[in-house]
Amino acid sequence: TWTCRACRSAWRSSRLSKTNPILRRSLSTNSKFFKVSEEILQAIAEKRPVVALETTIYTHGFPYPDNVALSTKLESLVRENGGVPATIGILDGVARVGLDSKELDQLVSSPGSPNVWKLSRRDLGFVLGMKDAEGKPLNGGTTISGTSVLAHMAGIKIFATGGLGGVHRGAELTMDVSADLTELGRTPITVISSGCKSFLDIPKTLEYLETQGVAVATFAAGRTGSVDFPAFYARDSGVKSPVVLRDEIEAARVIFAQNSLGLQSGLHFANPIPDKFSVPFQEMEKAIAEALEAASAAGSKGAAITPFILDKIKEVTGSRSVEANRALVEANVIRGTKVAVELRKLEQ
Ligand code: PSU
Ligand code: MN
Repeated sequence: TWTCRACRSAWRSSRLSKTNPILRRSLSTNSKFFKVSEEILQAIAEKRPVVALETTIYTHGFPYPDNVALSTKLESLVRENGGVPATIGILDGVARVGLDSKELDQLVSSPGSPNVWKLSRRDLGFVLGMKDAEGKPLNGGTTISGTSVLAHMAGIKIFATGGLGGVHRGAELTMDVSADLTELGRTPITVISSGCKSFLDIPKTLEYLETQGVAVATFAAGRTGSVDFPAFYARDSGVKSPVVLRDEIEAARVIFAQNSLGLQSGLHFANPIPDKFSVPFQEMEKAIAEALEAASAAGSKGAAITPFILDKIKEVTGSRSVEANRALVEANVIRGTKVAVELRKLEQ
C-alpha cells in the first residue's frame, strides 16, 4: 500500500521496518528530528481519515490568541465531521505531526517573531539542524509546502487550509513562484483551499500547476455551468477552473483513481468562499493595489512578501477580511474532512 516508491525502498532498508510494523509508513518516526503523535500513528494504522492542518496560518497570519482559538475550532470541526486532525509544525527543533493544544500554544504565542520561521521544503534542514543565539532549538510554522512534505512522510493524504501560494505578479522578472506549487508537483497529497489571493497572478499560477502535473479542480458549490478558480475572498477570478467537482464523493473518486496509479504528484481542490462572506473581486483589487504598493515601497521580497501583503490587506480592509478568512478556512476544513471520509470508504 505504499504510494511512494522511494519511501518504500528507503523503508525496507531502514532499521525501523524490522522493529516496529506500525511505523511502516513513517520512515523516520520517533527519530531525533521527526515525531508523529501517538494518536496520529494509531489513526493511520487503523486507516482512519486523518486531515493535515498547517501552522504558518497561525505563526504568520492570525494574531495571538485568535490563532489558538482558530486552531481549536479547526481541530474540533475535523472531529465533528468524523476525521482526526493532525496539526503540523516545528517545535523545539523537531518536525511534529499532531501537535497537542499546549504545544500549539507554545508554537504560536509569538507570531511574527524572527525566532519563529515560516518554512517551506527548503527550510526543513535549517530549522531542525540549527540553534538560536542562545543555543536553543528553533520553532517554525509550516506553509503548504512544508506541511505537505511532513504530512506525506506520516502517510496523510488530505490537507485542508485557507489559501494557496502562487506565481506572483511580475514573476517573469522576479521568478517569485511559491514553493507550494512545486511541492504539489512532487508530493502525492490533496490540498483543499479557497484558491489564491488576487495579489498573485492567477492565470500564471494555473499554468504553472499544469506544468508541474498538479490536478486542479473547483467544487461547484451550488453553481451550474462555468465555475471560476476562486480568488480566496472572491468566488470569481475571471479564470475558469480546469475541472469542476460535484461533491466530496466525486473528489474522493479522483484521489482514489490517481493513488491507484501510484502517481507521485498532488492535487489541489478549490473550495469557493461561502457566499455570505465573499468580498467582490473589484473591491479587493483596491486593497490589493495598496498592499502591493506598500510592499514595493518597503522593498519586501522573498518569503517575507506574502505575510507582508496579507498584513497590509488586513490593515486596509479591517475585520471584514479577517472574518472572511476565518469562514473560508472553516468551510475548507469541513470539506476536506468529508473528502477524507469518502476516500476512506473507497479504500476499504
Ligand atoms: N495565502 C493566504 N494565507 C496564508 C498563506 C498564503 O491567503 O496563510 C501562507 C500559506 O502557508 C502558504 C504560504 O503556503 O503562505 C505561501 O507563502 P509563499 O508565497 O512565500 O510561498
Ligand atoms: Mn516566494
